[in-house]
Amino acid sequence: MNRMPSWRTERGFSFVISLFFIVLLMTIAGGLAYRVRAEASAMNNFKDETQAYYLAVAGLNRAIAEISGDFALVVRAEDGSALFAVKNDEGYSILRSTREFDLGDGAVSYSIGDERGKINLNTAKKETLLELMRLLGVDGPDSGTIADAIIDWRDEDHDAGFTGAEDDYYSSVANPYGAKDDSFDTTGEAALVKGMTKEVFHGTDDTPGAGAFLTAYGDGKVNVNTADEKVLIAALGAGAAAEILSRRATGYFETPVHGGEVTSGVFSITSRGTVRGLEAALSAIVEKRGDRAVVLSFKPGPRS
Ligand SMILES: [Ca+2]
Repeated sequence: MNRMPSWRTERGFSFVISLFFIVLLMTIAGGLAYRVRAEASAMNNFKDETQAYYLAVAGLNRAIAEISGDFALVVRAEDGSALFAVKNDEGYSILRSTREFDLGDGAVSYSIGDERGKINLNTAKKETLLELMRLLGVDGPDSGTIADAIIDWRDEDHDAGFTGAEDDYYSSVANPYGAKDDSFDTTGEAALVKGMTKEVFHGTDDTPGAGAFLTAYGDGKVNVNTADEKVLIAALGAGAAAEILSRRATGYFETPVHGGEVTSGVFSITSRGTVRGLEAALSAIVEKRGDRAVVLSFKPGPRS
């Protein structure tokens, strides 16, 4: 019988053990290197996200500086955002601020919207709310429900309108709550009223959301210089809306018409900061009080 000498078996065995430990160490080292790389990358992402957030804050501050300025009119830019016009010897001139710019390692962009270019949830008549819903393509019965429910939400009484809703209705939903019986404090509250589905409030791919045309801020007067066509029709009627839009095609109003306004004091701001492809957004509602601007609400993320 041909047996292998024992010293050779032992050497073979030690070799296998050594190999095993080398492979084990390499695996551990590889795993460790991967974790270190992943943590470094997460750290860099965190750093970029933080930078992007503060760039968005810088945009918000620039927007607040614009709002704090001494303007006479608030007019509509081509993209629907609000621009400020100052009075001077020749009449009025529109301030064209740079709302997109590079800063440090990244970029900032912000937009300002006029809350007076929207339908006021606290003062709108039922007919105005009905018309807005109709223009947004909401079915007749659902439009009636939403209009009645908005009015029931803000009125002090507990008597539900024709198809409206008070505590009885809201106490029977999946996560019950009560009707507010007081003014809307935020536009987002409108998403709580009966009939205001997610699709109606936020819109779909085909239809714009009602949330973009409603506001809880301001005195209820519509700025004829900034309001969207749907808002003008719902608030002032189709005839007045057509007249306003035709005059706006070649300029802007310096004095109020049809019971509206030509300036504003409450604005929505969305600001974005971007660093190496990472974006941070924040949104705020800001009210002008003299030469100051007061932040009424503030939240991370774009305005919903
Ligand atoms: Ca009520």
